[in-house]
Amino acid sequence: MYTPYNFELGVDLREQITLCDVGDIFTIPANNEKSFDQISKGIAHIFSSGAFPIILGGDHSIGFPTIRGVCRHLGDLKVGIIHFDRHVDTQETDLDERMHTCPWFHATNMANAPAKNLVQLGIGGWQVPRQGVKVCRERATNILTVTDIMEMGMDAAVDFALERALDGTDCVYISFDIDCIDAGFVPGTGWPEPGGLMPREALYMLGKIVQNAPVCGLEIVEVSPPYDVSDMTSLMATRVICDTMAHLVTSGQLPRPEKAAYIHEQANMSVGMGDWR
Ligand SMILES: [Mn+2]
Repeated sequence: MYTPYNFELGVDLREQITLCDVGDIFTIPANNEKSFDQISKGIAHIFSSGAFPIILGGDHSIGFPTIRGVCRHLGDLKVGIIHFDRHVDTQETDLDERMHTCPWFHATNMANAPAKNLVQLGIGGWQVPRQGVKVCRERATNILTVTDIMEMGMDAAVDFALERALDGTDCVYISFDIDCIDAGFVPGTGWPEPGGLMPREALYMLGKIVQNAPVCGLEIVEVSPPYDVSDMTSLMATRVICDTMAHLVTSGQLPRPEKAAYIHEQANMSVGMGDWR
C-alpha cells in the first residue's frame, strides 16, 4: 500500500536510511514478567547498537520493558516520555499483574525516566481507570486532554509537550497508542474510544515533536489486526511509523553518522532485567 516516498516531506526512506526488520522478540504471552525481561533485553541490544528502535506492539504493557531497555544504556542520563493515548496507563497493577494499564507506573519508578517528564496527550473519555488518575496526580505527570489540545491549539500543545519532556532530559521516547485516535478511524484496537484525536491532528503533533526533539525510540501499540476493518487501523499505524522516520530524516537525526551521544555502550546494571523470578 505504501511507497518509500513522501511527497509533502520530500523523503524517500529507502534511499535515505538503512532499514532493518529484526523480527519478533520471543515472548511468552501467559507470562508477562518473563516477556518483559525478554523485551528489555532485545531493546537494550538494539538501542545500544546505535540503531533507532521502532517497536510494534503488542499491547501497552510493553511500554515499561521497552523504556527499561533504553534506560539500561543511558548511564545516568534521563529520558522524557511523550505518550499519545486516551488512557493514562499509570496504575501499579491490574488484576494483580503488571499489564497494559500499568506501563508508566513502573517506567517512571526508574531514575532515568522521571514522572515529571512524562507527557500524556489525548487522554479522556470514559475508560480512564481512576487508580491511574490518582498516580498521575501524586507524581504530577503532564496531561493534555483532547479538549485541552483543541482549546490551546496544536502548536501550543506541542510546545508544552516538548518543554515538559525535555526539562532536564537528554532524549525523548515516543509511545503511540493507536487508540489516541478517534475510534471511527481505528476500529482495530482493544479499547476503542470515541472522541479522540483526528488522524491529521495526531500526525501533525507527532511530526512537530519529532522535528524538535532528540528522539531515541518509538513504539506503536494496541493495533489488533483481527479486530480491524479494511486494514484501516494498520494503515494508520504504518503512517505513524513512516512519518516518524521521515521527520527524523528531515530534522537530521537519521541517518546517524555515529551513535547518538546519549547512548552508553556500558550497561547500567542497576536497571534490572532478568529478575522475573
Ligand atoms: Mn490506550
